[in-house]
Amino acid sequence: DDFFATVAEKSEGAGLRGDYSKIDAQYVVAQDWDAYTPEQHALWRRLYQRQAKLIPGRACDVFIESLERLNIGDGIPNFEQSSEALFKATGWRLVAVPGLIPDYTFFEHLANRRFPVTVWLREPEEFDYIVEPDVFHDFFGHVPLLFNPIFADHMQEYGKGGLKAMKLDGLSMLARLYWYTVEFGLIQQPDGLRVYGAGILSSGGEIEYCLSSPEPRRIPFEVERVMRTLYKIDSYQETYFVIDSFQQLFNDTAPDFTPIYQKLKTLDPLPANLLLPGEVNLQAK
Ligand code: HBI
Ligand code: FE
Repeated sequence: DDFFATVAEKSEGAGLRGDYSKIDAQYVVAQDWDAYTPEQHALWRRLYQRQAKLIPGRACDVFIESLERLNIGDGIPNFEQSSEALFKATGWRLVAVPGLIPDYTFFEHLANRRFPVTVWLREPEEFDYIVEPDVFHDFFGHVPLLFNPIFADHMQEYGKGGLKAMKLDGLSMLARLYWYTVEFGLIQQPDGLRVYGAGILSSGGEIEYCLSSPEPRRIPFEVERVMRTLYKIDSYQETYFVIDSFQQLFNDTAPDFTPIYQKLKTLDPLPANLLLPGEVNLQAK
């Protein structure tokens, strides 16, 4: 189920959508902002406007505040311009990449407070669903939260943890942590359940579904439980994990994961649609 790991391996050299011919050792390319066409900027605006209608009352406060500061509704953003603002806020920089990059390179960027942003934009017919992350998923979905100092620190720790996990053969477990937090995480705010996961925030349908549907489970975040739970890559999630704060996410993922990897290797992973005895299924209000 480590979709990204598989795709990232396949994309090594071969190159999926992106042009991997002019890359450096860190898979960094020029964004070439002038090469985007008016049609592509128009598609970005359509994607942005679709999400802008959905996020009030659904995206977490940090996302909404940061998105306003970024002011990226008029067209595909210029990474260098936004990177300056981001660096001032939390010391992170954006690096342009051709698409999915190998795990090691990805983690190495995060460990050095560099966030890889895909340069290509989906085709119009991919408006509603895309398999690989494009510039809209990466920039709209992921960049706003990097303006929050605690989340920014967590992402750097995640990168360091990734480099370690590769040595401990813990990658598939760590990928679940990323999936159920950074990509599909929910957060309990005083005024209700909100979204912080990039995969949801950049999705047209899941942002409503994850908060309002009676279908999925919504379980309080617990590191071992998350690392043991399989996930779906091509449908809405069957389970969402809920944190109380970014501080909790940072604190709960700070310990060394070695003992968890060892323990979970002796257990079967859990299917994505399970509620264990005694677990609380938080209902959206
Ligand atoms: N590459 N560009 C890019 N973006 C990702 O989110 C990404 C990646 N390569 C590997 C990867 N994610 C995953 O394997 C890790 O999240 C586990
Ligand atoms: Fe992502």
